[in-house]
Formats: sequence, C-alpha cells, structure tokens
Amino acid sequence: MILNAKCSIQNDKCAAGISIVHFAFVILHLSFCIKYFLLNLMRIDVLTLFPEILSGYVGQSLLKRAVDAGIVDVRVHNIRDWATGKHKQVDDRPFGGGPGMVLRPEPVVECVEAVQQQAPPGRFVLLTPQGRRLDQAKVEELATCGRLVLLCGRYEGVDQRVIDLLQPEELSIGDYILGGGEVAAMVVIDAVVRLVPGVLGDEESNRQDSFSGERRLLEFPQYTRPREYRGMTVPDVLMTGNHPEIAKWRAEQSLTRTRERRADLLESGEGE
Ligand code: JB8
Repeated sequence: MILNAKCSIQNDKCAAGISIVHFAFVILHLSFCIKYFLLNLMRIDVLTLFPEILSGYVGQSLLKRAVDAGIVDVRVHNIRDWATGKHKQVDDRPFGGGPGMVLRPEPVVECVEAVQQQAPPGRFVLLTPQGRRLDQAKVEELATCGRLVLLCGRYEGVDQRVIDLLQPEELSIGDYILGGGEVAAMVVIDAVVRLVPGVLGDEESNRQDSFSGERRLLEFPQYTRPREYRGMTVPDVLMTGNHPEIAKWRAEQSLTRTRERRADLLESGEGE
C-alpha cells in the first residue's frame, strides 16, 4: 500500500495519514531506543534560565570528548524561550508574601513538555535543596536511564504546581543553598557521564574509585615521584614491590581514614 504523505498533513482523520504519522513516530522512537539503550548512549536535556552557565562546562574536556565521539548528547534549553507575552516573564513574586521570586508554572511546564516530546520521555529530575541527596548509587541508577531531563530551579523555587503536575524526581547535591540548580545539574552530568561506557579510557574505568561498586570506603593515600620531598618520604611498603603487603597496607589506610573521617559510611551499607 502506498501511503499518501500529503494526506497526513491536510487531514488528521485520514486513516492513511494517521498510520504514516504513527509509523514515522514508531520508527523515530525505535531508532532512539537502538541508539540510547542498545548502544549505551545517553541524551541529557538541561532546562534552565541561564544556559550560558552550562555551555562552558559542556565544552570541557571529558564531556566534550564524549559529545564529539557521539556517546553523549547534551542539549541545553532556555526556559525563557517558552515564556509568552511581551515581557516574556518567567518569574513572579510569591503569593502570601516573602522575599525573592518564584518560577511561574506556564513556561516551565511547556518547556518540559516540548523537550520531552523530542524523543521518548527521559527520567525527569528537578534539582532542588528539597530533594533526596544524590549519592553514587543514585548516579549509577541515572546512568542506566538512556535519557535524563534536568530542570534547574532558581530563586525561591518553582511554583508547586509544576511539581504536582509533572512529578519530577527531586534531587539535591548537598545541604547548602546555591544560586540555582545549574551547578547541581553540572554535578549530576559530570558524575553520570563518566559511567557511560566508552567515556573514560580503559585505564581510568578499571580504577576502583571511592564509593564505586560494592566497596564504599575512602581512598588510601597516593604517592608519586620524588621519593623524598622537603624531608618527607614515601611509606617504605610502597617501595618494596611486595604487592600483597601493599594491598594490605592500602586496605588498612582506607578503613582507618573512613573510620576517622566518614564513620557514617561504615554504619550502614548505603552510607547515609
Ligand atoms: C537553589 O543543594 B542543591 C541545590 C541547591 C539549590 C538549588 C538547586 C539545588 C537552587 N539552591 O542540590
């Protein structure tokens, strides 16, 4: 059967038109799934009022290499582009009074909806101090998602109806107040992207980092040349070439450090 493409544009109710649109949609989503899930690629959309904060970071070495290699696709969207009216107002004073400004629901919701429609919807995350604290387990989970949509809050926050309507996963990077969610979004991107296969070289990806995998302890101290610097020498065990002894020393150092600095990591499996 030959489908009439013109028909689909002119008449929504035309059966052939619906099926060609449907067919194109299925093909588009299928190709996306192959690209991002089967080939382990990742798309990240960032929704912000200050896209220029992200642009410097996205052009940075590790991420830039991944973007250039086609492993990661980062797209930054300006929420203001979805604002209507001649003043393109994106924020306003809070009802009930109080300091600061609140992001209006319309431009934010419409921006999220438009961006989600560009490909099969991604995991939708709002960066906010009200969110659950990000940890490496969460980073590992996000890295398997194929697509992330990160919404950066600003000022006193976003209108609660954005959250009630779109139900984002609310994440915080720590207990401090930032000027906005942009830096938090960059933290999420930085932590997630390095877990996407092919982003790190073999050398780095085989490393046992703090908090990665099963073992969630702090790293042991590292030394390199020279053997002596300002009278300070490298621990003898590292110079012996006795690898079982070195491994034992390092394990002890990790445990001692963790006990002294981050006892919370030893108390529960999750490091909370
Ligand atoms: C203002 O700690 B955070 C975080 C803090 C913030 C905003 C977003 C995220 C916005 N302060 O993750």
